[in-house]
Amino acid sequence: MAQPTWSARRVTAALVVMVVVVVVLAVAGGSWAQLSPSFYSFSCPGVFNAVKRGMQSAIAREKRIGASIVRLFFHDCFVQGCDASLLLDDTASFTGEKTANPNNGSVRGFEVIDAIKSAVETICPGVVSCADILAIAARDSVAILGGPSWDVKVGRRDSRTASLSGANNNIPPPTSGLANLTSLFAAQGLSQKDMVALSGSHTIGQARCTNFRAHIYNETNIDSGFAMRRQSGCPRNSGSGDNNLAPLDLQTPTVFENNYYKNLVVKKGLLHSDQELFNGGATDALVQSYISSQSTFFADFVTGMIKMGDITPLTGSNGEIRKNCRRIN
Ligand code: HEM
Ligand SMILES: *[C@@H]1O[C@H](CO)[C@@H](O)[C@H](O)[C@H]1NC(C)=O
Ligand SMILES: *[C@@H]1O[C@H](CO)[C@@H](O)[C@H](O)[C@H]1NC(C)=O
Ligand SMILES: CC(=O)N[C@H]1CO[C@H](CO)[C@@H](O)[C@@H]1O
Repeated sequence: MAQPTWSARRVTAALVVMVVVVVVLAVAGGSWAQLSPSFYSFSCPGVFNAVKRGMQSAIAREKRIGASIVRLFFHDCFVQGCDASLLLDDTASFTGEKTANPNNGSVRGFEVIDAIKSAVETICPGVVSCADILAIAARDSVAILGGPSWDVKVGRRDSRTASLSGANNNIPPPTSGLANLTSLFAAQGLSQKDMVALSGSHTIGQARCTNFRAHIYNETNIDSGFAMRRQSGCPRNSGSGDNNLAPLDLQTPTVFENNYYKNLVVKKGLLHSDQELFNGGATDALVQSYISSQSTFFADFVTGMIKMGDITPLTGSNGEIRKNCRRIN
């Protein structure tokens, strides 16, 4: 058989180049992109250490900040997915999520994320998204406070948009009943079990009087001694003491374990929504199982955190890698 002619070779070479270009575009375009723990193995191998150091020093200064960072991750992921939309500041021409009802006067920890972001920018500029930094920081917070650890999948990119209405509509208010809690999690692809396990985050952190006032004054599914104790730090009439704090877990609010569930079975849940998880309904048995087995709680919590971290990420060439987590580039 004759050797291929030069023109046949050129055609073959051109075809190979075209196939390569198409594959590269498809991967970069995000159609095949997936989150993976090794996403930064070559581009920024130091990112995990940098985030951990940042969380260790922040928690050494104030233990509650670990809880605040875990909550930031939840409130980010429930609005357009885990895309750091929550981190964007409002400007004259841009309305973000920070003034939404569940966030206004309540979310905290942005300075910690800023500090970690600048540390990460020093070692690998322009590579790591704010969305991934928040996901890793939430994992580290849980682990540092005594909870489980897990491999965090990364490769998310940052949004160029935010949604105030999404924050108001998707994040459950503390007045929610079990059915509403379940349906708001289902809307994000999370099961009722994920919801109960992730609510175990309330084994750390604090809540403001305005969010538990009705539960401690007006409801009956609460231990009366506990209600009285909380009333002493939370005046009955709204307007006064709205921002007074109480621990979500009355026993150990800076340790991540299963005490949250132990409180629920003795009717010492601080929020109405907390007590809904143990109030004669479908989730009572799960609460009991997390009391009998902390390792079951930890395993289900990790499953829930990984699922929550997978909510509609921006990948490939979608979104951007923000230089500053508070504004789009
Ligand atoms: C199930 C529905 C949930 C409701 C109704 C709810 C509601 C609340 C409320 C009202 C507060 C107190 C905020 C304040 O008063 O300033 C709070 C705090 C907190 N939430 Fe939730 N939450 C829910 C689920 C979750 C989930 C899924 C996570 C994390 C995976 C989470 C993590 C936290 C943490 C750690 C705090 C304490 C934050 C701090 O001390 O700064 N919550 N939550
Ligand atoms: C947010 O809270 C501040 C005070 O903490 C208040 O002045 C402002 O009206 C609130 N904004 C919204 C949109 O609720
Ligand atoms: C308790 O319920 C009554 C009657 O619905 C209401 O007027 C009052 O504002 C509620 N108080 C609190 C602290 O929620
Ligand atoms: C967001 C959500 O699911 N809201 C529902 C809460 O429950 C009431 C009835 O109990 C529904 O009317 C709401 O639509």
